[in-house]
Amino acid sequence: MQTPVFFHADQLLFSPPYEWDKRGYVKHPENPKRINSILKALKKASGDFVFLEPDPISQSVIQQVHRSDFLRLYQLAQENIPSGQYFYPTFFPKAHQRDSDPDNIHHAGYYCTDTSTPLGPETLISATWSAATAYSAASHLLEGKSNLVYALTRPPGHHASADYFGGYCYFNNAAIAANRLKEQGSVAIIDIDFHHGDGTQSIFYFDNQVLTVSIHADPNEHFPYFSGHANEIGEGAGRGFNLNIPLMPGTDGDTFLQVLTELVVPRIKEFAPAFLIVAFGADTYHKDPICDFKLDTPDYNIIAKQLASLNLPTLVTQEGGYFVPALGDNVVSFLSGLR
Ligand code: SP5
Ligand code: ZN
Repeated sequence: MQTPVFFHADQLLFSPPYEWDKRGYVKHPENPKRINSILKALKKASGDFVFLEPDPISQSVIQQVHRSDFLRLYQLAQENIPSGQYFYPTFFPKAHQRDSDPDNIHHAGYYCTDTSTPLGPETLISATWSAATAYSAASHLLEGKSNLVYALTRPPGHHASADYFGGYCYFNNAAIAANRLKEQGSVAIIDIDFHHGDGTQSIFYFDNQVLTVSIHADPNEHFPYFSGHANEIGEGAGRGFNLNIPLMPGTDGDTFLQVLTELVVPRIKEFAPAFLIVAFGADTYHKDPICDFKLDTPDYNIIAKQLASLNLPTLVTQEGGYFVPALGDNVVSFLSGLR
């Protein structure tokens, strides 16, 4: 059986050429070339995959996860930023010092964590289609049409929370999918992007119907810096339903697999969810330009097989992965392991 891949071409319209990082203005690692690499590899293995277009989603679907300010701010960007230009917030208010106004572009920093995630006229359209792929993939899973679905989400989503965007993420695609799946049962989200899935954690922090697990680089050294520590375990009803596993620089496939087998899989089994979401990033790859783990292409296949042993209806969202020449092969290695 072919694995459905959800994708819409308008996800590529948004393409800021630069981010502003510690060294200044640098090439943006999150660009459409990444997606072309993935599409090419999927098409090469076309016997195994079938491309499906997502249905459009309404604003209310997004607002079940995100504050309506987001939509307003992205609309403002759509209406006011000239084509080819981008707005980088440069003013970040002190701890939400006053009410925010999403009709004022100068307030964009209120909603934003970093200078890597600018706004442009196409942010809304691309981010909405990205969320739509995740939502359609979730619906497909609920309809029982396949036990495995891949949402080729771009822009990525796991750093976006209910009320902030950042880390190249604008809407939290995995959270929007989880919210849909939750209508029919509990959900475990395992985030294996190199970076901590801070947005996803925060959205479900008080929720005991969604178990969030993230394996990632030590946040004292890497983005998102302010969260991802092992002592963040959830709060209220959600206490015990968030698991963070920060790992050392240079972590290789063997260590990653060991952590998954000994800590993650048993926790998910104990939770016994109805559905599994994998927020998959290939930025754990040894040649990734902005990360420092040491995984290789076959490791993704082995990791995926370990997750497949859970035997759950599974939805994969695409998060990071910035070494473009190997990105497609890494995604196919992973998806083939799940199949
Ligand atoms: C989805 C995801 O993986 N987001 C990661 C965001 C990481 N942001 C770090 C920003 C600094 C990296 N700049 C490197 C530029 C190299 N040309
Ligand atoms: Zn990442």
